[in-house]
Amino acid sequence: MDLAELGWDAGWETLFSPHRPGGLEPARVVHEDKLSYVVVGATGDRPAIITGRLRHLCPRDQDLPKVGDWVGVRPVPGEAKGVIEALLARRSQIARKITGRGSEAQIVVTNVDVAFVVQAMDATFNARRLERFLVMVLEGGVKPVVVLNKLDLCKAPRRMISEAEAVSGGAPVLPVCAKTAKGTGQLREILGPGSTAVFIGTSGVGKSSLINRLVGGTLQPTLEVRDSDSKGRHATTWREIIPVPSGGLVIDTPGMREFHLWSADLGLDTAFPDITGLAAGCRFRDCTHGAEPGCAVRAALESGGLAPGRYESFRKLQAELAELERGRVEQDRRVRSSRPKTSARQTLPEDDGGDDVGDDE
Ligand SMILES: Nc1nc2c(ncn2[C@@H]2O[C@H](COP(=O)(O)OP(=O)(O)OP(=O)(O)O)[C@@H](O)[C@H]2O)c(=O)[nH]1
Ligand SMILES: [Mg+2]
Ligand SMILES: [Zn+2]
Repeated sequence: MDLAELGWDAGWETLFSPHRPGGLEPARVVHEDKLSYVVVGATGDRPAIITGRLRHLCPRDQDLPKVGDWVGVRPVPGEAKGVIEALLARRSQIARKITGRGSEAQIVVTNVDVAFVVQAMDATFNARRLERFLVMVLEGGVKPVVVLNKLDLCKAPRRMISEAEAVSGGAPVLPVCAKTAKGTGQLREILGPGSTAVFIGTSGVGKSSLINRLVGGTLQPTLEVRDSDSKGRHATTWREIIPVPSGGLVIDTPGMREFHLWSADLGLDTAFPDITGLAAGCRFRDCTHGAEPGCAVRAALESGGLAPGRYESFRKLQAELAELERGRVEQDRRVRSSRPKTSARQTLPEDDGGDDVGDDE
């Protein structure tokens, strides 16, 4: 497989060049399951494991190779598998908070250029949820595109598109229909050769159906939606990078119903350009738009220039992020003071004594 088709470019080559003399080959992680990997490189795909050394250099799960990552792999002579010895610094990552696990981040996907944030044009459409997804995507350094699927089910599409545009923060809003393929050409155009897109959204919105349209087959399993509550049952239980014949790669994800943001300073500001714009007129530079005097955001709210739902959503996400930030500072402190411990859980191969290639760069 041509590496450029996998997203490899001059920038990655520069990052990777220190690893070439040591005999490592560049490859992209397309599947990950509890430290078992499948990677794709110039010679095709192969299973891979990770060196104990790299594992120890990554005390936090979020620092380990994830789907989308570019890694340096050492082929194992006489065997189909490889050993991951290096991880290249990420250009982007989409992360969320692991429920009930303190302040640990779960990496959804890395090194994607575009995130198709999918919602269905039916009763499940939810502007507030869309905002939350957009904050997560933007914080990770990924360009969001709002995809409104199931156009065939919508009687007043114009209204729903406007509702989505009102909260999309300038991200394009594309009405599409996986059932009839209507509008899916736009997704292809955005994707283009060498770029990687992830489909995210709650279960049943049609992520896998859209991918099947782009790929032109039925690679991704889909499930019938229960009529009673129009909630799809989870059909996708793995993630993989799938090449699209017209160029580019797509990554499917299982539906995320409830998720918490991981961190999102930049993401919040970028997802709410209306509020960021108004904030320039606040008396205090660090105004939180709560009870401060001279708040231009609240003034706009009172004069009707800002929708109450939009304001409440911003405040809610802001509070959630402040809470997270406190936990994250605490976690970073703990990680720094307890570096790195060997865990009895791990059954990892011994380091093969190769040269010093475990670093990010
Ligand atoms: N009417 C209509 N139904 C659609 C459309 N797209 C998908 N569906 C149906 O919606 C259901 C869910 O589709 P999936 O593609 O499995 O949804 P998903 O987002 O991948 O769901 P998870 O994998 O569970 O996260 C299936 O029954 C699809 O046939 C569409 O454009 N119109
Ligand atoms: Mg699916
Ligand atoms: Zn303010």
